[in-house]
Amino acid sequence: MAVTEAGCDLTYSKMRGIVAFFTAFIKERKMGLNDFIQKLVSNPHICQHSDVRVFLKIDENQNEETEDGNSPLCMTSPRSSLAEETQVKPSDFDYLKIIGKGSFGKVLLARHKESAKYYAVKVLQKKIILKKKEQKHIMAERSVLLKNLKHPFLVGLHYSFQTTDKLYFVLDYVNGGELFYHLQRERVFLEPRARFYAAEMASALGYLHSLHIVYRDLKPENILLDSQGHIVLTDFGLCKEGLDPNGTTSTFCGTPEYLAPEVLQKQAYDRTVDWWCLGSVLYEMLYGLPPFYSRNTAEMYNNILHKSVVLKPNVSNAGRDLLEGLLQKDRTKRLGARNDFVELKCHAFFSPINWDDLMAKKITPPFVPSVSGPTDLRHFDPEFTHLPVPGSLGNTDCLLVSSSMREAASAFPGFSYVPPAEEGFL
Ligand code: ISQ
Repeated sequence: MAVTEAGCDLTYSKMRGIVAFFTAFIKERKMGLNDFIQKLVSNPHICQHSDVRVFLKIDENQNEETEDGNSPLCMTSPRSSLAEETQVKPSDFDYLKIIGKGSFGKVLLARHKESAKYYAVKVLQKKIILKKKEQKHIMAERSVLLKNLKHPFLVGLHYSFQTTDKLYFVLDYVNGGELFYHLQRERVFLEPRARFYAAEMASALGYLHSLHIVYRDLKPENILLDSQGHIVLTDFGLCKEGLDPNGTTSTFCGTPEYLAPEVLQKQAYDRTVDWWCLGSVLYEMLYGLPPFYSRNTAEMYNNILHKSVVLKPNVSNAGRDLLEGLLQKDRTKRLGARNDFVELKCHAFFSPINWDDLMAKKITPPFVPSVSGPTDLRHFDPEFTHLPVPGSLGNTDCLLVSSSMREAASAFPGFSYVPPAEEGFL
């Protein structure tokens, strides 16, 4: 009996040892697999390697529509078991309302069916992107968002995935409205309020610069408020990654009112372009109109290039000095040209700001947008929210009838992104 019991004890502890061994083994393999997936996502060209293709069972026809027309395209084949485990697809969401529209597609309020969480889903039409030759920008947006950007005042990306005809970005949803919607209602903001918003934007831009990213498209529609009243910068579509060896880039993009002189002249530009844009936003918050404004666009361009900025005395000396520094036409003399964000942080205009508290969202926002809950869309333009939600968003049926559609279907390899499992976004 004793022998049997001892034998049982031995078997039990042995089994515990085996279970512990396999638990640790599986955990390690799982982490290794996550690392592997991360590497694949960041370096889609690895998928071309024959060993990787065999391992992932990548089918040469992966970009073809399946019979049911219902298969999202992922970095892995829809038929591989790996993909099935991690795949996020359009039908995982209920699409509730259109909350924004641009030349490439729409932004929708969507609810994840399983978790009931709300997201802003940006849906872009591949065909339109390809026609406008904006593929690089879109992949740049994805890769910028993928750089594991985490900042309290930047919109977060949860997933990106694609179907044959569309690209999807699943982003944080914020419903406090555009900053400029509130500015238009109030005409100008008092200095403490303008300072708070400018400080939150500056800290987000400084963070991007520290990662060698130039935002370069700080414009009214990209500056949102969350329901507590904090800034959220969206839209990385025009962000510029990978500057040349001098730290400059020369592609033109932007909104006319806020264009820096060097951009307008199609000269090379660098991160200081963001400080010009911040100066333009701050100017508009304090004076009610963009700097150099004219109803005549040609005259406005001329003003940006050749006129000094007009700073009327209804703004404090510190405020006017900051605006003068940021709206300096010569980018080498602009505030931030030498030490970037540090120079702004130390400016007298921001002396009331405790930057650690700001980053920790410990500064109470000067204004809290009135929203009753996540589905309260009062701050979104009814021009969008009244539009019918296309039923085709949740099912991915698209027949590849033309060669251009086939081209579009396979034009974005490596776009799809699923975060590491342990972060459990959804
Ligand atoms: C998040 N919430 C609301 C609107 C949005 C628009 C664009 C990108 C993200 C967004």
